[in-house]
Amino acid sequence: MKLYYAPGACSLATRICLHEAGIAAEYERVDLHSQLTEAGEDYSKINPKGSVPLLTLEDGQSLTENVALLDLIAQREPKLAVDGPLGRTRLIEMLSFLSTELHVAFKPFFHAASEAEKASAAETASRDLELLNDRLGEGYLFGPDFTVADAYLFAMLRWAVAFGVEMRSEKFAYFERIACRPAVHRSLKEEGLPLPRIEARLATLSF
Ligand SMILES: N[C@@H](CCC(=O)N[C@@H](CS)C(=O)NCC(=O)O)C(=O)O
Repeated sequence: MKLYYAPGACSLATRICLHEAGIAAEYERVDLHSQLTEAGEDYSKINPKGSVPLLTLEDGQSLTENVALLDLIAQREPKLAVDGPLGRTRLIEMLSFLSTELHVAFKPFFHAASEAEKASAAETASRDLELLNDRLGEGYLFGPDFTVADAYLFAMLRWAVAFGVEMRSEKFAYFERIACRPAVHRSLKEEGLPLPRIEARLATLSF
C-alpha cells in the first residue's frame, strides 16, 4: 500500500488509522500547490481530483475519498469499526457528516477566502462541532473504543485549534485524549507536525 498525503491534511486520518491497524504502508508527500510528489511525479496524473488522500492498494488499484479509505481500514481491522447490526451504517453516517459537512466547512481556510468568508466558515464549523458534543463524554464518538471516525475528527480538530474555531472544553479534552495515542503521536511526528499544546488556549475560553 502507498498513501499519498500532505502534512496535516485530512490524509493524516488515514495515516493514523493505518498505524492503529498495524497495516504497513509507504508514504509519499504531495505538494498540493505544485501537484508534485516528493518523487517528482505529476500528482494530477495519479489523482486527477488533485486532492489527498489517495491510497494505492496491494493489487495496484487506487482509492480516493476519506469515507471510502477509512471504511476500508475499518473493514480490515474491526477494532477500528463500530459494532452491532447497524454498526457499519452508523460509521458511514458519521464519516459522511464529517466529510460533507464539517470538512467542507473548513475549506475557506485553505483557499484565498475573505475574512468575512473565514468568519462565516468558523461559525459553520463551530455549529457542526456542537452537534457532536453529547457523543464525546469520556470516550470517543462511538463510546469507549476509538474508531476511524475519531481519527478523521482529530485531523479536523487540529485545524479548529489552528484557525481559532470556537470549541467547548470537552472537545479539547477529547482532542488531547486522541493526541496521546501512540499511533497518533507517531503520525504527527512522521508528518513533522507539533504535538498539540492547548492548555494556553483552554485558559482563554469562557466555557
Ligand atoms: N472529497 C475528498 C476531499 C479531500 C480534500 O479536500 N483534501 C484536501 C486536503 S485536506 C486537498 O487535497 N485539497 C487540495 C485540493 O483539493 O486541491 C475526500 O473526502 O477525500
